[in-house]
Amino acid sequence: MSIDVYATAGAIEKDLRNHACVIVDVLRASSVITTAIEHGCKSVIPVAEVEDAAMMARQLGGERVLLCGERQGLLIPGFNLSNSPLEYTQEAVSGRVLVMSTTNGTRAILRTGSCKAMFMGSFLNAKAVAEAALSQSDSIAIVCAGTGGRYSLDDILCSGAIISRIIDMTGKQALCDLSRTALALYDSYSEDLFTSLQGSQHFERLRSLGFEEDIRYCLQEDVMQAVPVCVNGVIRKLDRGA
Ligand code: 3SL
Ligand code: MG
Repeated sequence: MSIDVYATAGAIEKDLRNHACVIVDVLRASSVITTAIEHGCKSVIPVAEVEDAAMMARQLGGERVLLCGERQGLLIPGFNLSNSPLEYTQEAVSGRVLVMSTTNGTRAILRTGSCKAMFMGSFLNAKAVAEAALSQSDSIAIVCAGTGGRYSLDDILCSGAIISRIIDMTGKQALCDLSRTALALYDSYSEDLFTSLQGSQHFERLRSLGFEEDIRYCLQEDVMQAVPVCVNGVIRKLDRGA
């Protein structure tokens, strides 16, 4: 078994068609998607541009659609929900189709391309997504969204958390150098993720916008069982059987 971590989707250098991919954007897109799916939304459709979202919503017509996402961390004018996971309550999203566009997270989903299975991972569902990935392939790729095309520490720590869950379940694995780095960082930082992330770029940007509560929310580990799975461009809850 192999576990690779990519710092961004742009760093993917090999064919992932036989891989189970886990897309990670801790702050905040994959945490938002995990929350929305856990809280009963029907599906999430990731789109790259704001205009694509509005067009998709029109095409879906009769569906109960919500326009969701952010630009520069804030609600997009005319959209229903921003990219704060705290807005994605059961009351807000249950039974709804969410058309979502974010700066890095939804683009990472769209850039990852063909793979055997594609899941959304976060600290919230780290163990559940590790189990889902393991059930699909011996080759696992964790694709971080990053920030502005660059490595983001929150995503790397979460990759380490997912790798640690996989190793707990299966024993030692073949890790690429970034997987080893992610695991070592997670092992030394996991006692206090919030403090460990202080000073990192996106953490501080969100904090300066007043989103400290969102950050604390996104750093909770294994509090959700839902695993979002993306099939043909639509994200739904993975049916894990009885
Ligand atoms: O880049 C993204 O996809 C977002 O998650 C960024 S933010 O946390 O909403 O600013
Ligand atoms: Mg991010």
